[in-house]
Amino acid sequence: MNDLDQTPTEFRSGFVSIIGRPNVGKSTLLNAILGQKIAITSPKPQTTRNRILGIHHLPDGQILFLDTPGIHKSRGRLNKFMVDQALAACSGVDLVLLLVEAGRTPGEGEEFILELLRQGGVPVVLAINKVDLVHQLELLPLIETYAGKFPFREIVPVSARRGEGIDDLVGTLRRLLPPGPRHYPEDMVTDLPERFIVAEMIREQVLRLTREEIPYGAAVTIETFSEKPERGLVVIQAVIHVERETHKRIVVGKGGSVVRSIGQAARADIERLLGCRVFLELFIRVDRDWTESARLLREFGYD
Ligand SMILES: Nc1nc2c(ncn2[C@@H]2O[C@H](COP(=O)(O)OP(=O)(O)O)[C@@H](O)[C@H]2O)c(=O)[nH]1
Ligand SMILES: [Mg+2]
Repeated sequence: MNDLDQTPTEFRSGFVSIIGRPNVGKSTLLNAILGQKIAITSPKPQTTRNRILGIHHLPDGQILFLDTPGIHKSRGRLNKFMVDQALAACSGVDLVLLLVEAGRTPGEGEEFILELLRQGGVPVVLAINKVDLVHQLELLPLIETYAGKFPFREIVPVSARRGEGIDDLVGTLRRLLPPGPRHYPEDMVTDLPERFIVAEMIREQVLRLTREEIPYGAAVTIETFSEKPERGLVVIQAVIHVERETHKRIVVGKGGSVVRSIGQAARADIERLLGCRVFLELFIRVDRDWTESARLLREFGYD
């Protein structure tokens, strides 16, 4: 037996930003790593609007993941806020985890991000997501193409949706982090307040159950969040803000059918999050063109 076998593995910790184009599966990946839903996901681009911290605990490390809005060329105030959040997450971290899709050859969007990373100088790991959608044989040429474009520290194929390759990826990231302390207690998964996650879970159902411009123009705020421990119940009143009167009509639906579905689906997620029964009441309000109003953006938490 040599000395090396006796040395306990060094505790490593640090920040890893998950970045990539909209819709590549960044939030799905974060939830898969944490084994818990803290970030909302949807098939629509620009689902994630804020930077989200997810804390992953290992016996020999702690990885602090930052989930970010997708990076794209943007117009409009809300969009600019989102892209700025993502860009800020590319510097001042220990590692960047760039996520791309297996079914796509790198195009303008990917080049734009690689150029930012070249300027950033932070080490980058590439994860190729959605490998469940492609044939094994397509993967190797794609890995080679990416390897030729940027000096990635590692390239790891994963399927966030199926949970494939996740342990490999996490092991790789831990290995590349510097030795460091545990920054957060072991029972902490995020620093986000429950209220924020609750509002996001409601917004996720708005995204799932409406179409076209409505998802982009919807925000959710929590007006009441009151715990009734004696009844094992939390009472929540939330407002869904939309940009136009016509949007309000769509979100309400015939006889209130759409908002009822939003409430039912969101309540199930929120009950799982809080671990108790939830009484959820939703209101819909028109805040004309709020995505362009500095005051309302601030009020809804996008500043
Ligand atoms: N087929 C497949 N779909 C995935 C995978 N990971 C994520 N998705 C889907 O891709 C869409 C966008 O995911 P999301 O996590 O919101 O992407 P983000 O915008 O990068 O955060 C959702 O419909 C996900 O279910 C995967 O590994 N395979
Ligand atoms: Mg996301």
